[in-house]
Amino acid sequence: MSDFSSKQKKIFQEAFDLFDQNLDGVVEFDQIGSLLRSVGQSPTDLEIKNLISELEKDQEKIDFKKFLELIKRFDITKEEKEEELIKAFEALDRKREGFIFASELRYILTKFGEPLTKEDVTDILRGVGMDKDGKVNYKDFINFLIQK
Ligand SMILES: [Ca+2]
Repeated sequence: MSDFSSKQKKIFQEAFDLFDQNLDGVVEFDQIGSLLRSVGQSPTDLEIKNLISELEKDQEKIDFKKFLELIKRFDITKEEKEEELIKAFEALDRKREGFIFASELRYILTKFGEPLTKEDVTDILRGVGMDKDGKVNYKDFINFLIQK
């Protein structure tokens, strides 16, 4: 991804300043999720949690420069997320039937985005539906997941 334009940077700076209420050039860890969302990113709670432990480990502060790096990191569109998921499913769906076993689906869910609990997965499977062989239409499933 290319660099941000000066117009974008100005918008990001304004957002950053709003969250840096004591104007010391640093935003607190517990605000980074809201800050990223305020500029249109959609990190999941788990991504934020992982990010904060990473920052803590490296003893990094969230200054404006770091904030720009983080925007880039989370700048994945819904379409890109969807494509990533479809690729993962297609790798398991060797015959390209558009279906995979519910068990394989559970496996993929632990690798992408937020690991879901068994109950979550069961709920989702109930919403999307399974055929009599225990297979799931994964495009339906992805649509279900992305719109959430
Ligand atoms: Ca501050």
